[in-house]
Amino acid sequence: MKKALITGVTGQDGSYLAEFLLEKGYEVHGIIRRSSSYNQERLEDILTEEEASVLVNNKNFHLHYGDVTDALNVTRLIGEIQPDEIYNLAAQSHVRVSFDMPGYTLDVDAKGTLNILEAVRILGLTDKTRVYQASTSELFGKVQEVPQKETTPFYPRSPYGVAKIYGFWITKNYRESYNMFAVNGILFNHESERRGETFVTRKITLAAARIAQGKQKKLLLGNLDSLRDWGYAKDYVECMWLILQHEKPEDFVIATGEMHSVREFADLAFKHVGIEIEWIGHGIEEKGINKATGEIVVEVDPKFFRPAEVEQLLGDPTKARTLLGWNPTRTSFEDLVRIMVAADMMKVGNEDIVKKTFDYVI
Ligand code: NAP
Ligand code: F7E
Repeated sequence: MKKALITGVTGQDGSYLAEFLLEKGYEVHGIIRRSSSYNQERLEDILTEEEASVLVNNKNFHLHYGDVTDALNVTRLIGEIQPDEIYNLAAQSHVRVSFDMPGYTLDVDAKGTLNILEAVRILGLTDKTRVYQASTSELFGKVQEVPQKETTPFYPRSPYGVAKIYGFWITKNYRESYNMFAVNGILFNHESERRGETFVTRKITLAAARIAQGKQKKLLLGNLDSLRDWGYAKDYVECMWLILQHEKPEDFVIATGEMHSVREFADLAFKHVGIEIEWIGHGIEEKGINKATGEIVVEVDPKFFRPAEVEQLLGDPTKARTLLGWNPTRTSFEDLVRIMVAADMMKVGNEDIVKKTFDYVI
């Protein structure tokens, strides 16, 4: 039985990846952070006996307290577990927040990656343990060519992107220096019903559901013109695994090859809850009006703008399709929005206490 260690197992991708690997028959170990409040909601399908699917054997799932910034802790855990595969998904992953916490983002996203690689090396596991690093399309930032592929030069636009560039290069460097199977998946945005509530897609689908059910009046957004290549997280975790099963250690771009604006995403999400939006005005004056009632449902608030923006991202998944046999269009953009809205309509329907304001969402 293969053993996998996932850092960031409580996050969107970590939870889907844990389920995927358990279904493949792996023994899965995950690192969780100590928190004053419960942080394992996304793992409930695995942890709860009745929820676990017939395929998932949750006896093979083990959680360990840890933090990737604590080198001694990760070294001890890797030494004890002796994993065949490590998926380093732990990160301060919010781009806007990285402008407020650049130092912390550096510690987790850059130094944290080094801590994992160095542990594998010091423990003499370089021949045994394969390491996947969660790299990102944010490396391309101010894009130097369209679409972006494995050879496109990087130009990060945030402390997050800059920290992740260190993660990318140190992974490549350990591969070249120590002959390790250490690889980068350069993943474009991927979303799901488990997406954190402060990322734009989930912020929109939750707000659309709440507005449709009379539990929220308005949705405040930043840059509506921003363009992203949005895929479905469940499809993307399969690719992380495929990258580690490939015969050669190589880096891969993972994307759908389709690009949509934030405005388009909002349009479609509201359509799914029965609200047709008409957009009026420009720039910070732009508003989304409910055509049927004339009410303003979307407004622009400059507080959600970023000091430096990534205007557009579009990936070219040709290499992953050709060498890994991965299907980049398994879930269409339309299906992704539909899945997320449907899940949030259910969630909001079950909400007893509605928070007074959702302004805190960034
Ligand atoms: P996410 O939902 O924000 O999850 C991040 C995970 O990292 C959480 O489990 C979090 O734990 C954990 N974490 C944060 N700091 C940590 C630390 N110091 N030590 C240990 N664990 C820590 O992110 P995601 O969307 O699943 O993304 C997974 C990875 O892929 C991240 O590295 C992200 O940067 C990268 N990525 C994501 C996308 C995307 O579109 N989703 C695209 C490209 C790359 P808590 O639950 O305790 O906060
Ligand atoms: O923003 C714009 C915002 O925060 C997408 C992370 O998973 O993907 C993610 O980073 C776009 C940006 O994701 C709001 O300005 C408008 O242009 O959902 P996001 P992100 O910054 O693309 C990459 C690949 C990662 O690696 C990251 O870990 O939407 N936008 N209005 C807004 N964004 C937010 N959050 N909130 C708004 O109100």
